[in-house]
Amino acid sequence: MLTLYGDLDSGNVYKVRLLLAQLGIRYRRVDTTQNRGEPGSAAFRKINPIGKIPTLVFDDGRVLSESGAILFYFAAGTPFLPADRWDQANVLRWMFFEQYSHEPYIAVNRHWLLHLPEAERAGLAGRIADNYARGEQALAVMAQHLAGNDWLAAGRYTIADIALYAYTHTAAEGGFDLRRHAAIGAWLARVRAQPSHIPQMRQEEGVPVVQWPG
Ligand SMILES: N[C@@H](CCC(=O)N[C@@H](CS)C(=O)NCC(=O)O)C(=O)O
Repeated sequence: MLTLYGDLDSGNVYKVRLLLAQLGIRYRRVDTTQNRGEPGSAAFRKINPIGKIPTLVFDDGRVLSESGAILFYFAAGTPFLPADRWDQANVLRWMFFEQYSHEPYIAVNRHWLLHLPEAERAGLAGRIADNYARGEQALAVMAQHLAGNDWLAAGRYTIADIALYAYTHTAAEGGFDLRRHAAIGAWLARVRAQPSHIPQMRQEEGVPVVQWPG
């Protein structure tokens, strides 16, 4: 069976869990936890030298990591990735935006606010403030687009929406106030209304789980 290495706290892992759920693809999960330093361990780097989750291992031994690459692989040939080249380029545009202009600020602040001890966090106050400003810029870009469009790309729900939903719907945990962006709130509701949506990132049903190292 397909094996997904990752934990329930990671938005990058959630993207993959959401698409697999919506495609009805079965997998098992090896609970590999960032807070215990497991993805960066020497043992894990033997599976994925990048040392990050999500990491997926296929039955034939092939390994695929990077949430966007995994989304692309499973979405190809399904309604989650349009066939039209222009639409595909726009799906990728938003996915690259997520990786470079959104996740590094919104997900990182979330991680620091949720998991770092107070004293360590205090030492990062300047970086947290900078991330907040840059994360707000990313949210403003999304809000501007979503004020005139139901979806991020191709006029329908795609892996671009899955990629950006992950760390947008949990942005409040990173200190971001989504009430400032009404169009984002409406889009989050549209994403939540999709069939087989996973409403809570930390919720998991019907997936066999084993503890790292599996
Ligand atoms: N660009 C990667 C980022 C993956 C990533 O940063 N994963 C985090 C958890 S969300 C991780 O494994 N961190 C472990 C570490 O840095 O030691 C993706 O989209 O999959």
